Amino acid sequence: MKIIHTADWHIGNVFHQHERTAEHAHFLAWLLAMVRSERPDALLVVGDVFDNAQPAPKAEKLLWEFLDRLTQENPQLRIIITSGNHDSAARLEAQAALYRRIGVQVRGILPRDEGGRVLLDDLYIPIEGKDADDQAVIVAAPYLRRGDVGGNSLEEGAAQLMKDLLKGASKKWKGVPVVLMAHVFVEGVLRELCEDRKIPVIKGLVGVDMQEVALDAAYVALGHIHKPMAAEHLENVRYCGSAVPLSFGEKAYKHGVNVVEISPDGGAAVRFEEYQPLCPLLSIPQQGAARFEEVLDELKRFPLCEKGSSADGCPYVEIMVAEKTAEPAQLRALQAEADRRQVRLCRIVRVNADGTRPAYADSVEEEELCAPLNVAKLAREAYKRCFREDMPDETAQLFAEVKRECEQGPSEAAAK
Ligand SMILES: [Mn+2]
Repeated sequence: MKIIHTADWHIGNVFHQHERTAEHAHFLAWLLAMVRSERPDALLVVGDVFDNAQPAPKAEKLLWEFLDRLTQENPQLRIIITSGNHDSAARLEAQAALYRRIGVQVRGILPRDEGGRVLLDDLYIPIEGKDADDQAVIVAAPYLRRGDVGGNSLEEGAAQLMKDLLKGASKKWKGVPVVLMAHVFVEGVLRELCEDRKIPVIKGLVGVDMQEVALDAAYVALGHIHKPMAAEHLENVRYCGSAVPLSFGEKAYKHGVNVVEISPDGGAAVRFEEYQPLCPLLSIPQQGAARFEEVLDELKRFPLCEKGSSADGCPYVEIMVAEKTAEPAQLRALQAEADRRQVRLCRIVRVNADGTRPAYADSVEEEELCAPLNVAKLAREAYKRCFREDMPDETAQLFAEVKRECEQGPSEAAAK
């Protein structure tokens, strides 16, 4: 049984005001070729198919045209898509019948009966390989929110639900390998991520403990973290990474898919197939920061734009300047130089006088990592950095209201 595991496509993502359809089309063309050469039995897409809940028509068109082509070329291929935190789970479910019509199974929301009991059976998708005895059961768990599970925390509840799901599958299909799809943050990957980003490990943030969960699975296909990596001490519990980098913090990450061979006895052999994104992310200079003149010289090494050429393949660039103050005229000169060259200047970061980098959080993942922090405090700090004065009480109140609405949903907040 051969499976291709992919996740975190984030179709429709806009990167520093640049829309990325060409990049996603490039990735999907690569994936199509990968399916052609690998001839897998199943393709698993583990959440964050879209970058946001209301994807642009261009983004939807890209996905549907890809699926149309994929299913026509590979009528035997089983395709399963689960929701991530960026997708609209309800939207995926609303189109489930259409997906099914072209041979794609989607799971957006945790299914329940009228009494509110979770319908575990609805998440099981048995698949067959080329031989009759070559079978597997896919447990297609959608993205789980706090309200979906019991237990003292989301992590505890999610782990319990996953255990129940795997136990149920093993009972129903005795001796058949089970593969779990889950868009979650798992325990033991945080340290590595924080080391990558050179940021301190955030206390109080925990992931789902997969040690026990993984015992009943031949393979766990994860989504959510954009770096291809295995969970600590669990070689069969893996992230495959995102399709494209989604922040400068991810510029060193590899991209690709996991090709997983599951043997009938439940063993899993994983091979990472790397994909080179169309547009790389570059920092000038590569390490640390440089003076204004040095940065300008480096920019001048990029080829000049040609008349009528598109920006589609141009790298995204961030510039780190080591200046006490960044003069507006200098910044304008950098921008003007970048505009003449085949680069897309995304941001100019001024590095503090003491050599430290000003805090930034432009990443999907970093936003998520910051979740347990004091949001109101963070907002006050951000306000002060932007406007060089304290947040007025009125704005603070408004912010608190918005925050409450986000947490409770607008109707509940209005009722209170
Ligand atoms: Mn993601």
